[in-house]
Amino acid sequence: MKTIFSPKQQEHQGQCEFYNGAVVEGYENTSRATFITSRIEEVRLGPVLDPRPQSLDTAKRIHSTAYLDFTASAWRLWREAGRTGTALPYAWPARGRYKDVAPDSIDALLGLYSIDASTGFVEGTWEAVKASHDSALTAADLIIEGEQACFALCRPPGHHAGIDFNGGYCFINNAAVAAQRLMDAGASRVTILDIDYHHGNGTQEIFYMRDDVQVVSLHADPRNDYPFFAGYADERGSGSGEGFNLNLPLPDGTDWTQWESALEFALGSIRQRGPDVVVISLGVDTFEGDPISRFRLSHSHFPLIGAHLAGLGTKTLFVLEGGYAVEDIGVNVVGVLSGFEDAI
Ligand code: OKP
Ligand code: ZN
Repeated sequence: MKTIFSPKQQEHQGQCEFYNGAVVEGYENTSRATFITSRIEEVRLGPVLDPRPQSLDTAKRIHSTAYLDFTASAWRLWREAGRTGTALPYAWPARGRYKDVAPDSIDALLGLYSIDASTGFVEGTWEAVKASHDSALTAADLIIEGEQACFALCRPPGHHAGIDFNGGYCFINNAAVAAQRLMDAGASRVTILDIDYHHGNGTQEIFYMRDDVQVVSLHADPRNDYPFFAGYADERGSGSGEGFNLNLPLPDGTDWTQWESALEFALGSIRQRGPDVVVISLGVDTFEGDPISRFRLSHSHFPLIGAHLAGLGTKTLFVLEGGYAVEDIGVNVVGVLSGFEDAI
């Protein structure tokens, strides 16, 4: 299987986040990608290729132009305000209010376009975000050109980024942009299956009113964990999107038996839909050793996930999301990909 990844993605580095009442080093760090590419080489999964240059036209069909413009200029605005360190918000608009204000202050803009204080900007953030997006689009193009499966090694990740907000270490929703590209290239139905530990609230929002892209997600019950305000089982889509969003929230401490039966349910719903392509939002923060998560999958389960996914028999685009047990992330991510390849 081919992997798409750019060294430019590593320019998002050294950022801090707000966690448990303190400012700490970002969990979403460069070593994540390094461990994954090392493991890819070790097991000879296939070549790691640079993305092709991509325009933002497809991203503009997913995100608002104002949001993308802000994301591209946030670091410059932060520097012009005389700041150093990580650009993080500290104030947010209250629910349902202030809809029409357009503040100038970088502090206001950081809050306006975000949902949390985990998603900081540093000098290389935009370049990395753009390159991560290019990797997802290039992988989608390879699928369009005939590859059966491809891996977009996206960092920063994407599934928490919505139409006009960042969050959860995500800026551009890579999986959503890739799904849009697949639709634009003539797919009649695409499914995004999100197996990250956290609910992909951004992906859900983007496709909530749409029936062309089905969104299915297994995740920690949002009553207990981030993103808290979306991911509930009764969120099923609306308008023509009704019935095309499926949330399967799982309790704290979920083990392989419980997780696998939720996966089988998800796969049943995807088979019924019959997509041309499945995009997997691939997070491995379901691993028992993950420092910010509370599920109990072990190393041996990740190849089994890959085998289950291969059973769908559809073209499959893997897009990296979370996974913070960095020493294990390579084994776990490549475990899914090898398990998939061994089963097709
Ligand atoms: C991103 B992905 C607070 C710690 C947790 C957000 C978790 C984001 C997970 N700073 N914050 O879904 O793996
Ligand atoms: Zn996650």
